[in-house]
Amino acid sequence: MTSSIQLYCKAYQDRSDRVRWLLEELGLGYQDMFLKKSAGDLDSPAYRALNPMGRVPTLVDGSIVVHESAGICLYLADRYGYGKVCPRLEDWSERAFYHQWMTFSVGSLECVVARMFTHVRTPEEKAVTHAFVKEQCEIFKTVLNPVLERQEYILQSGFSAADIMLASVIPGAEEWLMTDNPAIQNYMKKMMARPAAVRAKVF
Ligand SMILES: N[C@@H](CCC(=O)N[C@@H](CS)C(=O)NCC(=O)O)C(=O)O
Repeated sequence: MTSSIQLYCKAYQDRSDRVRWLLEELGLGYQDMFLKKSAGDLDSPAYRALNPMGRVPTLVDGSIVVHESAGICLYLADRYGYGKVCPRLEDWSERAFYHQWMTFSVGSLECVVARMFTHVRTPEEKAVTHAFVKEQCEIFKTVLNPVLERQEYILQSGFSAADIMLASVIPGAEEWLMTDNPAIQNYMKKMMARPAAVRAKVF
């Protein structure tokens, strides 16, 4: 049976990973729509009509078409997991932290981590990029560690879509965020063991 939710991706481990994980946490039916870059699928007029940038993930939910992995997760959490995987609007303080960590994950952390995988052509460029990522990770630890040392999840109220975003990005900088850092190691161990993450093949 086909589901009304379709998730366009290239592989389980691209940025569709966090969306698939959230879909699994929410128990929603969905269809993975695998695209092959080498076959030109990302450039096809049909796909460009859904996502003119020719990137993944893109989520189609009936007449709603959304791109940007964080945007898709925010949409799914509000529509299908309101008050369960995201704080309610009237819970202003938790909702503020929820916004903070959702945007931190992509806007601060992933932006930096992604530099290691793009436009690094020479050993010199690699050395400079890695030194930059290492330095930035030290800064990120100053906000992550105090929270993860005192509570189980990134929000005090419990597991949320913000954990999904964060935990799907952290492994990209494993060497600098997790080495000799029990707070993040223990957090990731917990996240990786979640049945929905296993079903979604995130790690
Ligand atoms: N900020 C976007 C980034 C999307 C993105 O760059 N996706 C990569 C795959 S993870 C992509 O589609 N690259 C284009 C390509 O491979 O040609 C998001 O979080 O969804």
